[in-house]
Amino acid sequence: MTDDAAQRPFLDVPRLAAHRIEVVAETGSTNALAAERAREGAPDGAVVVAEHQTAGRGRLDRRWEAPAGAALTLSVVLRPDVPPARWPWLPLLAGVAVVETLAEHGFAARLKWPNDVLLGAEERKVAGLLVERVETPGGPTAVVGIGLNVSLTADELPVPTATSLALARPGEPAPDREALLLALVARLRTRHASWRVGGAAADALRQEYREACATLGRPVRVEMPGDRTLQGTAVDVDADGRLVLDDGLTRHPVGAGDVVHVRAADDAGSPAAQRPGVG
Ligand code: BT5
Repeated sequence: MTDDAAQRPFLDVPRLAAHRIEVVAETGSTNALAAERAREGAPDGAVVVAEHQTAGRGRLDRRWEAPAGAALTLSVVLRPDVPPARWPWLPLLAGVAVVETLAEHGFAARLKWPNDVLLGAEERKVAGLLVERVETPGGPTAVVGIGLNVSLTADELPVPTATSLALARPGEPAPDREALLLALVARLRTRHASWRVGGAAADALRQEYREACATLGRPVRVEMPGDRTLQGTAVDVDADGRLVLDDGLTRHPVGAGDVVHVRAADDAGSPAAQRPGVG
């Protein structure tokens, strides 16, 4: 255990339980645990958070890694009760909730469509989102997983394109994980409650997403399964949550489910060359 790790306070289990947040010391993936809770009947807005994930999941077969106590790794059970066509907004909605929470704590974060939260001029990844659909006796349910790097040191970063809140403000103590967790969960629950109603709240969310989205206005290359690629300028996020690429002739909407990577158009794709802002 490093000195930093020794100083990391644990989350307060009973206090958080009062906010419908279950804390576990260790689990494979909080998304898997939340899926289990959802199948057992956990209500809309229930949260599980782990001090340590041993098999954190990213999209596709990718991994999410963070040392114990240094990140927030949580999953929220949402029962959206809206048509399936609207579900792609869930990761985007969660991204806006993360950005809002970080702004409250003095961090100007940006979003990379569809599921990354970036910090700083170098646009390093401070958080990732993974939304999964779970079939439960109460109907289809969304598990919204969020990994947020809070106090990781440079040595603890799992990949060079990552950062943490502590690294973004050197010399200052890392923000309190519990305060961040409570703010984030409150934001996410409120955002979800207003978005599911649709209408003006959903339109306002789309506008806020577009304002926070670093991908828009940039030339990008979208890599899809089977070595297919699309290249163009990212010009919009449409009402279905798809990224719209303009190749000069046509506009191509791309759904998050069809995307392996979104990279800068001039990025060869090697890890060293990968620019997180669009990579
Ligand atoms: C994501 O996937 O960014 C979604 C990550 C979601 C993690 C949360 S933690 C709580 C919940 N329970 C889970 O099991 N998962 C969710 P993707 O876009 O595929 O990015 C994965 C890539 O991010 C990896 O291949 C690495 O390059 C990079 N990465 C891994 N760990 C990271 C970290 N701590 N910080 C920044 N980047 C990381």
